[in-house]
Amino acid sequence: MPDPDSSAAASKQPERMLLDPYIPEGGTREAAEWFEGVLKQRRTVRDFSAQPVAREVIESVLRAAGSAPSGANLQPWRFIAISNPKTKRDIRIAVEEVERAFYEGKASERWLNDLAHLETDAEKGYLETVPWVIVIMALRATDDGGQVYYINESVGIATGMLLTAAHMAGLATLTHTPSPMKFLREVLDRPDNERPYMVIPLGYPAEGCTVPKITKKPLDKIAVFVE
Ligand code: IYR
Repeated sequence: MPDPDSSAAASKQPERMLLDPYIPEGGTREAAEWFEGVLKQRRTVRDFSAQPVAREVIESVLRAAGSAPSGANLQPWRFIAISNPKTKRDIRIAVEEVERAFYEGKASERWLNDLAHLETDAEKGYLETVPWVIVIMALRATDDGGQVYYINESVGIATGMLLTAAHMAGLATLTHTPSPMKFLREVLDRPDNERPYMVIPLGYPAEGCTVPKITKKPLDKIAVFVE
């Protein structure tokens, strides 16, 4: 209960606090360039080690993701963190069914061509090998049925922060979007206001793990400066 005598409560003014700014050691440019280098080492991994990851680490990564900005600060996300082998198996079975339909018919020739260099297929064994599978749910309403805003933008930012937090802890991730994903609500027995948004296997990369040789667009192809 707010103190009824405090000036904020008396005047119904929202409370404010002093910003605690993050000031990088070595200065802005050094920090930006260092972080760029670390982040560029992030790769999507499809070959995970079975080495366990402590729940406390996952909790920390999820708190980091949960610190993301969101529409009206309504935080329209829920992270389902799964290490239970039976649940991971159930997810694998359901995902592979959806992915078989994708690879064996639903996907256009062009889509399959665009994917060819990633060498993906309907087989998703990593869903069982990996120590954690994080299913990110987007909340279409608050738990008590209230309005939420900018759901995709908010959950997208939180997802990016989750991937970054995992990477900074030395963990690898995979952004997996089987489509449709409705089955996840049933497998995980989740309520109506949760819409499956992304499946993120998370763990250490397997020893000798390889990744496709890909490049990212150079700055002049992704940025325009108006100075
Ligand atoms: N969901 C499928 C196909 C897939 C689609 C895209 I676009 C990718 O970047 C990668 C895979 C699968 O996970 O195999």
